[in-house]
This record gives sequence, C-alpha cells and structure tokens, in this order.
Amino acid sequence: MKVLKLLLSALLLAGCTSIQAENAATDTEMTVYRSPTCSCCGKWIEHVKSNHFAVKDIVSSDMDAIKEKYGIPDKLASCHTAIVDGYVIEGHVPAADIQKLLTSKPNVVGLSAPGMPMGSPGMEMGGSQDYDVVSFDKDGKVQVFSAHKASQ
Ligand SMILES: [Cu+2]
Repeated sequence: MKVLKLLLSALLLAGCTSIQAENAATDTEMTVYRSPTCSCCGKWIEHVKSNHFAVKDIVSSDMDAIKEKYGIPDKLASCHTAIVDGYVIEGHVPAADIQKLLTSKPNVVGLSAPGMPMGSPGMEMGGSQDYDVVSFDKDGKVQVFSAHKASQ
C-alpha cells in the first residue's frame, strides 16, 4: 500500500513538471522596467502575459537611465521599457506587433508606441485614437512598423 502511494505521488510530480516544461517552451521571456507609480504599465504587463510572454517585472525609480542605456530616442520615449530576445520594446506596443517582430527579425533596435496612445493595450480608459507602432535603428532611423486604427 505504501509503495502504491509513493508511486502515485511520483506520477503526480512527473505530471506537474511536464506541464511546467510546456509553459516554458511556449512563453517568451521578457524583462519589463517600469516606475513604481505607473499603473498603465501594470495593465500592459497583464496584456503581454496573456499573450504568451513570461514577464520579469523590474521596478525602477530612474526610468530615464534605462531609456538612455537601451538607446531609446527622446521623441519615442513612453512609460515602461521591455527587453525581449535582444529587442527593446518601448511603451504600449501590442503583443501581436512584438510577435511579428520576433518572427521577422528586422535589423532594428526595437519598437515603440510613442507617448501613451489612448486605446492601446493597457490604455483602455474609454477613449481611442489612431496610433503608429514604429521601429527604430541604431542610426536613429524611424519607420512605421504597424498602423492601428481607433476602435469605434
Ligand atoms: Cu503607460
């Protein structure tokens, strides 16, 4: 009887580990830097988490230093800054755009949704506006990566 119990718990343990391994294989690791007072940052983190990103959430009181470190041009700066697969993701960029970036792997530093566009993921506070997600490279070249229309 004791042996059976042991065997059963061993099987349960094995089951748990395989589930964990599965999650690790599908979720892409992402590090997010945000200031302690940013609430829309937390909402954006929930958005990417529900779209298969495993987030390492780092609270920083000196976001300017983070943006300088990762080479984000002033005019493209937003609230939080994320690092995923060597790319920089600035502000409320939709998860679908990040997935597109990771698949197409263009030669850019990263993506930004400059400012805090209303209606973008994490900025659903009633209003909605058209906004562009742009890519930027080391030489400061900025290009539209994807255009988003305001929802009705
Ligand atoms: Cu924000």
